[in-house]
Amino acid sequence: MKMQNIFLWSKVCIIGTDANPLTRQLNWIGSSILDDCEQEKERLRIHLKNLEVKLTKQQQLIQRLTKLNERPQFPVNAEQFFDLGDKQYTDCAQIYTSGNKQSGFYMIKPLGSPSQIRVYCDMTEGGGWTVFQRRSDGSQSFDRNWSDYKQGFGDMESASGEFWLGNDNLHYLTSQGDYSLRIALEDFEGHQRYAVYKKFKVDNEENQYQLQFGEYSGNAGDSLSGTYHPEVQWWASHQGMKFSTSDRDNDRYERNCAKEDKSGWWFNRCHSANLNGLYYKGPYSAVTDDGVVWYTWHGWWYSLKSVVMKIRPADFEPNEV
Ligand SMILES: [Ca+2]
Repeated sequence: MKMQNIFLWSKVCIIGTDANPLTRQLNWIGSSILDDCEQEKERLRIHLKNLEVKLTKQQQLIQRLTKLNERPQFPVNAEQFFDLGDKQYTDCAQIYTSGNKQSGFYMIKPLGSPSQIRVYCDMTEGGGWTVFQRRSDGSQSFDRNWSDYKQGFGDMESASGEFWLGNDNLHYLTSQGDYSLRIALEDFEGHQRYAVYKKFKVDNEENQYQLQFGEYSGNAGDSLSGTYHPEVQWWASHQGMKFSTSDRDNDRYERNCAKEDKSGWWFNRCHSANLNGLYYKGPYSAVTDDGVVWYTWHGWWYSLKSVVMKIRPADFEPNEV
């Protein structure tokens, strides 16, 4: 090490000048040698100082790199990924019935899908649910363009991550058969409600991912169809609506619902449900009703705390093994 050599040099000079009587005589004979030695000591002191500065910087760098290495690869609340090998499943219901009953991330390949997709399977509430949307903390922006909604976006690593699975995937999944949609809602007071719709189907991109759904059941109210009020239904029902984003206006409103309500959704003129809306925390006031809204539970001016939208084949038997 260079540092050790410097100490050795310094010692030679100190011994030579102060400790050894013989050297005192040498001082008298050749003071120039000692001058050289002093100069060398000074040079080495400066060199040592520089090396100490470099060492400190290197230690700081090592500390930073060590901290980076210590960071988990996934967020702290990362959910387990289950690798089921080569066997292919078309949805989470198949995965459940094949004996995998733990909620988490799996790979599926819906019929018509060009590739495998990573999905979150919710194996609670009877199991077999393929989750396609989650809101939980406002960490992800849902004010996205057509392309983002087409492909999907958000956090697909954390157990409670916010995401949209993608409209193409939603189309592939719901084209496989007769699917039921379950929407789980929670407010900031800790209350939970749900809405179930039979015959949930999303058309392809050519048809702007047009929405179809059947009979409602649940305790959150039927916001999707708007049947709670005949005068509202004509402009608030989402039945048969095409998907709209701020850059792709397919709504029935003279202006742009997606732009005004800051989400991608099956807007009419504009909505009584806007589950991809802005994440306020409970009651809010804004120019338009752009929060995370489910009208029949909390009205247009309350933004929900959490939302999960998930699907499962209508003929799914929870107890099947
Ligand atoms: Ca419009």
